[in-house]
Amino acid sequence: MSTLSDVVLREVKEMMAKYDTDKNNELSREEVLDRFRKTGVKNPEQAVDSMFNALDTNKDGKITLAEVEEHKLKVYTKKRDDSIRKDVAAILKQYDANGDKQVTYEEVVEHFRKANSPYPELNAKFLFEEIDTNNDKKITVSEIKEYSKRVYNLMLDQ
Ligand SMILES: [Ca+2]
Ligand SMILES: [Ca+2]
Ligand SMILES: [Ca+2]
Repeated sequence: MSTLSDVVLREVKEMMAKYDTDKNNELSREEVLDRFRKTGVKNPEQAVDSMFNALDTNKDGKITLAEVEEHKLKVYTKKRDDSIRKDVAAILKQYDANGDKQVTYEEVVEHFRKANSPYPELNAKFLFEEIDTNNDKKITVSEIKEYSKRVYNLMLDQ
């Protein structure tokens, strides 16, 4: 299973392999401009400017591996956290009938019963096996977050 940092590092290395012509692990404006021209990027000078604006954090005119890594990690972490927030909201909305920010086994069974599932207990059991880490038959917000993070990390491998 990959973590976000694994994925980011892999991507940064791929990017460096493409752009870093002199292999010194940092990108000069010339290297990036050169690459943009070769690959037919529109308005390459402007594209270089915006890339350096985003990635050259210490504004020394070079983009280092660490700078790219940090930037990507920030972007990806935000994306992942947004996705986790959405999962939490969606699961609570679906199952937390009494709105106490916890999902009980009974609430889930009731949900599937109302949805006319032929096996509401079985559906609930599967859901709890996935999410209820401490097996107390209650799904808490932090358990949903952990679950969502696990699913997200699995997705990174695809
Ligand atoms: Ca370089
Ligand atoms: Ca820099
Ligand atoms: Ca629990």
